Amino acid sequence: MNSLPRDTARPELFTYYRSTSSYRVRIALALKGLDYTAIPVNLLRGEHLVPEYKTLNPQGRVPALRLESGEIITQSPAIIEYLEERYPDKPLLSPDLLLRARQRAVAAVIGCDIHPLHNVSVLNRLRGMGHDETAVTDWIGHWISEGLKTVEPLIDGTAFCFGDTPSVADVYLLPQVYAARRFKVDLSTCPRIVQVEQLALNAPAFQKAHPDAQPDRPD
Ligand SMILES: N[C@@H](CCC(=O)N[C@@H](CS)C(=O)NCC(=O)O)C(=O)O
Repeated sequence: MNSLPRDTARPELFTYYRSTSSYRVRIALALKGLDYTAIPVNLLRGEHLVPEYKTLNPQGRVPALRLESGEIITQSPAIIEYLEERYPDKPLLSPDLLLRARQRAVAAVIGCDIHPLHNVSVLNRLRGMGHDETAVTDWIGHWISEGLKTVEPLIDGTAFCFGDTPSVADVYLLPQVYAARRFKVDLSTCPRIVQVEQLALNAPAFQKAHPDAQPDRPD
């Protein structure tokens, strides 16, 4: 984590390039056309666990958003909801109540039921309990695969998850698919998800937020 002076002109996002929770927030910011300063926090080097960062986020995780006022918001769902409520233009939720619930359900499966099972600290706990890398990789693949199979019938997948405009469902889905690709999870039983992935990978907001486009991505 660098120690540049605080940018009070725009929000600062504490982020790690391949953190899927950070990636969600980057997509939401990009879809809403909001400018921000990225402050990389290198999880491999343990920068999320140093006291300087823990004063910002006592949980020691990314992302965290520091507002222009200096206030900190942690937890990607809270950050995304804050952005949605503060910047209601280019909404990430449908005006239709039932559709909103469906969009939120996809976000919840990913945010609550998939991602926490392959988070860095959970994997390190497995390693600490004596599981080798083969077992850890098998664990990751199992939970991502099961989770995305749950998501597949929940989305329409005709364009983005629910129609021509990306919603909070796509904000959560694309980072999870990135993790699936990273861990070589077979997505052949998820054609709707793969279709959404192809569309989003060609959309400028998703490209801007992609791990490969981040300044802290290693060469
Ligand atoms: N529920 C949190 C999860 C945040 C989280 O677990 N972030 C990961 C990176 S994707 C992290 O910082 N992991 C560090 C660790 O587990 O020690 C959110 O959505 O913001």
